[in-house]
Amino acid sequence: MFAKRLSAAVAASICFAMPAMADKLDEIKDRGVLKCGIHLGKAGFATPDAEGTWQGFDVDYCRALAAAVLGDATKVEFSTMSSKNRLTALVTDEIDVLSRTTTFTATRDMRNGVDVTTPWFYDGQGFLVKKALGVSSAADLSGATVCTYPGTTSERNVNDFFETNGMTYKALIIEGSAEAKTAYLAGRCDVITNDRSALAATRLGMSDADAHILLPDVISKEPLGPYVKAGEGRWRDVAAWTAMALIAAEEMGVTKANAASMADTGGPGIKRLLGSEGSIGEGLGLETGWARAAIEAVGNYGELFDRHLGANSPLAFERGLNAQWNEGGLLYAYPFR
Ligand SMILES: N[C@@H](CCC(=O)N[C@@H](CS)C(=O)NCC(=O)O)C(=O)O
Repeated sequence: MFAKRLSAAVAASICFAMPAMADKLDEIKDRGVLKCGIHLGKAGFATPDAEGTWQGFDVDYCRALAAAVLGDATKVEFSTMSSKNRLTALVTDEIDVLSRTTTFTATRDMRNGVDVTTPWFYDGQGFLVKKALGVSSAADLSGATVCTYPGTTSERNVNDFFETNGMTYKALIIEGSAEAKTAYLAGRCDVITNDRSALAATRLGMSDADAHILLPDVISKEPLGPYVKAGEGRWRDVAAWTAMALIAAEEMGVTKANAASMADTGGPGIKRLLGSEGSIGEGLGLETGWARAAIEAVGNYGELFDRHLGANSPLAFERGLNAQWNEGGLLYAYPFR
């Protein structure tokens, strides 16, 4: 009994004597730059503009995160990731966060040394075909050659879909969206399957877009969102809550332009979000006003959506599942209190 008590006391003193280990959040603050993994190039989500600056919905999430953590949205180093290497890049610390149309799945979250944060864009898998094929539904695709990408959920889902429906297909697995598009246009496959947002972006980039259609079928759930390395609890929280701050801002009517005045004149919930009341985030090691910095850097979720994916973008996506929970969608930021 005494020995037991003694060893507990020794253990406690060792614990107290141990210096706090620096975690990912400390590391990023010390470095002064956020390392963000993005897509190789996908319209609306991540594309370089005429000056070579990355733009897009996933790109701006990283800018918001840099603003929240470092107080400066420009302090981001972007690295492009293929579908195959993207999760490993987190494990090897090549990147701090992966913001690249990556579906949250059980296997990835549980086994790969990475953790999901919070959904950023709700998608689903579909099929892009040439109108000339004369197909109007996925049920007509039996016997087709299907182009898809290695290491993606698309590759697995398409298999489930054909098997479940007692249909056959031939897979042509091609790395890189541009290469898959070339193969499809050259007739090496009859159909490309992928997240529907990706297919819409691919179609948009075709000189004869009208000769291709996105079939109406949605064969899977693809909740896309940022991933971080496993075991980095504080950093995971920051990554998740930054996304939720932008979602909550839209819900509360806080925009890039009005955040400063809303910090003074808004109701208590808005003040808590913007840091003019309370101290949400301090426990994590964030500066007061971290969420306001993120909103002022890129705008709220709705502004981001309109700019890159929605009404003000060539993609012109409807909000659909990505509308707020009280507008028929799935966006549901946890309360800021
Ligand atoms: N959301 C799916 C698919 C994401 C994905 O990587 N899609 C394709 C098309 S946008 C891709 O990146 N292809 C390019 C590549 O092979 O790297 C996943 O997480 O597996």
